[in-house]
Amino acid sequence: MSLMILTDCYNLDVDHPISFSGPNGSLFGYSVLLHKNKKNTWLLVGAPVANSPSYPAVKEPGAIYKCSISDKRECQQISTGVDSCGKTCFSESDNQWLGVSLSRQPGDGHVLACGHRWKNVFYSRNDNQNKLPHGVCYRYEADLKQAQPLIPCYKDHQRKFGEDYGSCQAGISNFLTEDLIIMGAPGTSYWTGSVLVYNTSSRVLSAYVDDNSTVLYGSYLGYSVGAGHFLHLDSTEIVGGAPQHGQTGKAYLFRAEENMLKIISEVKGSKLGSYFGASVCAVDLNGDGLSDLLVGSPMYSTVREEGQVHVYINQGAANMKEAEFQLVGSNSYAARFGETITDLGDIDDDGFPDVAVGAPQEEELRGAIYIYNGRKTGISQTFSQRITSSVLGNELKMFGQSVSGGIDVDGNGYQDVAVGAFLSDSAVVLRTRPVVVVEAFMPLPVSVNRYVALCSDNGLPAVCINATVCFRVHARLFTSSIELQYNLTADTHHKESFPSRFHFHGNGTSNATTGRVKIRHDQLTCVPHQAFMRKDVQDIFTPIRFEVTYALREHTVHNGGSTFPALKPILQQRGEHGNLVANKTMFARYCSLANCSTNLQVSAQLVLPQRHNNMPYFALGNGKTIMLNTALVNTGDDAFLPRLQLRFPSNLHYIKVLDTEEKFVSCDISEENKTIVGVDCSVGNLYLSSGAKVNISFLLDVNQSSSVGDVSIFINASGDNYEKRGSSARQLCHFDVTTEIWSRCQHPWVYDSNILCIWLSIFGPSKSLNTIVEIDIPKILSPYPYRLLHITDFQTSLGECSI
Ligand SMILES: [Ca+2]
Ligand SMILES: [Ca+2]
Ligand SMILES: [Ca+2]
Repeated sequence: MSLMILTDCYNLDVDHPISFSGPNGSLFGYSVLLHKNKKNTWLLVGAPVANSPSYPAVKEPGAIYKCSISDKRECQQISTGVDSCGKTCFSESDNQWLGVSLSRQPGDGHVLACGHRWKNVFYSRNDNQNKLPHGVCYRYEADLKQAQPLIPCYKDHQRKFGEDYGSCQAGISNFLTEDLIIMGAPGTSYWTGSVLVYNTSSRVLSAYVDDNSTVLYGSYLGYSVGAGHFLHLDSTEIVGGAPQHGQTGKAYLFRAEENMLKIISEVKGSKLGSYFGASVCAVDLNGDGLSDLLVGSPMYSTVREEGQVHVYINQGAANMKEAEFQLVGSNSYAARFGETITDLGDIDDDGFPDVAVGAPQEEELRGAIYIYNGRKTGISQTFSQRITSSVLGNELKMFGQSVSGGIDVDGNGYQDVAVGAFLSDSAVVLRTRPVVVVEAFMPLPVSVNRYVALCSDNGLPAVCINATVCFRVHARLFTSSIELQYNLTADTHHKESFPSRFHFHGNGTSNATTGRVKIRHDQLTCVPHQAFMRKDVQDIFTPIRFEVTYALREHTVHNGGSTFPALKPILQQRGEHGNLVANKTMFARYCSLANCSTNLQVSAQLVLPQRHNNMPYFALGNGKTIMLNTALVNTGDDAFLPRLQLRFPSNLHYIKVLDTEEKFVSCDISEENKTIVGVDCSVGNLYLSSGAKVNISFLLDVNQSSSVGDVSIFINASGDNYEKRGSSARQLCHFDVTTEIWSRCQHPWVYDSNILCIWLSIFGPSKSLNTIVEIDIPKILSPYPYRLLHITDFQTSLGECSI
């Protein structure tokens, strides 16, 4: 039974993709849009260089295809065109790129499809120049039967290409809110660009006009657009990307005031040529009600065009704070990760929206999409799922250039996802697997009385507790029972040197068991497991921790009748917790003091090898050792893991502890620094019971080259009780190091008739430092006046002499 969680396989189903394809070479899939009206769901697909049977005279106008998802899975064009457009307007729909962008209005479900290369050729019919690529958008009714053209850049009598809106190419990007139609127009004013917003309630068209040259020429403002609630929960602000601004790119937030858009905030790219702002996505990642912002820079290069997405969390009032990380997908060569960013809604049912990021050129133009999950803190830094065209088993190319979500196509309660792959003229719909949300917990008794045997183990009385595993499950629109399997482990945090203190099977010693449980939705289901205590438990202090990990057993769920294959539900992934629940209990203690506290007392006495006038002392160099006798007494409640610590100057040497095995003493030297030595000892077998006394003797030596003086030894005793950590007692011992020197001078000896030798010997145990020897030599032999000795030269074997 495997409880592994495959993290790159989250809840978009890749086993049953629903594929659609369009005419060869039509770039079918350049844009995709899931759409729903009443009971019908469709995939709308833009094919910007398709021909249209309805307009056979028009050269490659591009087309929107309406593909039925629920029944025959066929696609048909929903054609439309411009009949009349104004006093100085004549429509040319050749190469208009209809389907470059597609959006859906959240409420009523109007659809906007644009062709940014639609031209007004009214003037060029006369002068054969100044074809004005205004761009056109078609606003489809929700049933897709009627469409109205919108040419926001057209003005009567405007005739010059480049100036103002003459080449504005409106609709290269578009975005709909309840009452706003937002169109990017990057060709406005010599490619400064602009964002155009038509309010369908007030019927006012607002535009960004770059009066103060804030946005530079050639910035391509409007290359991408979006909208969200950046200032207030109920206001709507507009986002526009300007990927060519200063070669590094920018994205702006605008507020509409009358017919003008005013910049309220901006974020900018940092790397030349990264195309920061080529995609934007306003999404409330952290669920606080205010929109946050994702900005793609698909050409961002470390080696070449790996691409990345910058994350900005709204701190309030459109104060956008960049996250400390960027999203990078697989960070692969020439992937163009961030070419598109799409809000998918909350597809894993955790309350935070999830997003898809396209990397359409990854793996040599095959392409991939990456799913990132919104979090309380913003967004997961790593993706939860990567879907490549090769996973889907199709020869898709440029998979991920377009992504759409927000519509539940199979009625299973989870919004699904469409992905376009225009270089293979195809698109796929991926359905979202149901997510099972498990609430698990494990009630345990508050404490374990190790003296009361309530159970029987192999016919013998045994101490036991009930480890109860409880689950409650929930999944949307999915009401049949759910089966979980789980692994339960007892005493996961026992001391390493001791075995687990509880086991599950009556005749075994395994501290793990497994189980299965069938759970009805929203009903609490609990399974008790008896855990037996081992007979020889010594560690009664460490809390007893139980853990349960769980996994979903294989299920399938049918939705949408026979139209769609069944999907496998999946457990919700919840950040760091995983599918694990833990709880702990402890052994009951019967204590006399508050908090079961210990009261360790330590005393110590030195035994020195010498005595003088009944006073012990230590003479340097005497070749003997010092004994330090300590006594550790616990006058409080049981002390857990008692320790004794010695600290003394480095001219003392620790030799050993006597009777280590008998007293369960184990010591280690821990050199604190160059001048202080530490000896740390564990005492007793795990604990020192109340009232216990332990005598411990240490053998020490003194370094012969020590200087004379006072030596101090600090002794500290402490315990590790979980109620009260580090209860401790201290003791200080000190003694004097003295020197003992005995010396003798041998009779002088005359050598070779005129050399006199004198020997001085030190016999005592200590070194004689800075010793001065005075030698008196007779000059005359009184009463005679004759000179007896006259020193002509002298030499010493050690030290220096003077006369
Ligand atoms: Ca937010
Ligand atoms: Ca989510
Ligand atoms: Ca669905």
